[in-house]
Amino acid sequence: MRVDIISIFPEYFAPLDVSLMGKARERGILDIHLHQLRDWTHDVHNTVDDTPYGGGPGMVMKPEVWGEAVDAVIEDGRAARGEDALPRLIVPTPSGRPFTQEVALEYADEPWLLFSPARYEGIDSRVVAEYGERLRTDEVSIGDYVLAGGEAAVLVMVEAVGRLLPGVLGNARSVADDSFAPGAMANLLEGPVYTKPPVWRGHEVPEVLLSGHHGRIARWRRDEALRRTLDRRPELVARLDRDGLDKHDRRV
Ligand code: 6GU
Repeated sequence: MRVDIISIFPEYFAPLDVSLMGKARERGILDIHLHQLRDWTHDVHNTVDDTPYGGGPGMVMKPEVWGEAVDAVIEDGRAARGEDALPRLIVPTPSGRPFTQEVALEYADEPWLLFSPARYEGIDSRVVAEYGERLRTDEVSIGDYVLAGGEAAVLVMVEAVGRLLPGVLGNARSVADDSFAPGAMANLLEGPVYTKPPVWRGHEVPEVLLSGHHGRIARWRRDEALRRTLDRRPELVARLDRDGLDKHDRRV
């Protein structure tokens, strides 16, 4: 997968050199290209923002700079990927549609993603209007809180998508068992996990996990997942369809 990121802080993405994402890049599974937005300014101050029409606080990022940057990055990607290739454009904004595991799975199927994280009060809305006519363009939010800029949201999304790419995780099972992954444990939070030693500072590992009884262990894990989800995210349990709950679930 090719990933382009255009930002006034390309150095913000240093964490993508580390750990799982760093390995995925070394192996050529993730091909990340960072771009400095200011490279497409023409004034001596490399201005990327201006005051908002209609007044109000803060600054808005200028459409001309973003337009030149996105056009150039698309041209660059096409030189590498073919003249018909087009990226999916992802515009991080707290006013976007929620980024969920379902969206991460959808993005993991794309060959080319282009992220445009903004600072200040966001990007002039004509940029999304313009590219929305040419590319699949999504305005997405990673949660109901406000960040100082979209860069941290891009890190979150690249990591959520990157770990889903074939060959990135050692154990493919761990993706299937994720909280929020489709399947038997869909919409349930993962329950508690333990490793050796069997007793630590007087805290014991639940006996069932030492029993070797796979049926009882699976049932226990599902019960714990249900209990934890009821406690922390009751709205997720309400979302489980009738077929998503068995007779034993209803007793939990
Ligand atoms: Cl994508 N950007 C910013 N600035 N704040 C956010 C966000 C994005 N998602 C949640 N909060």
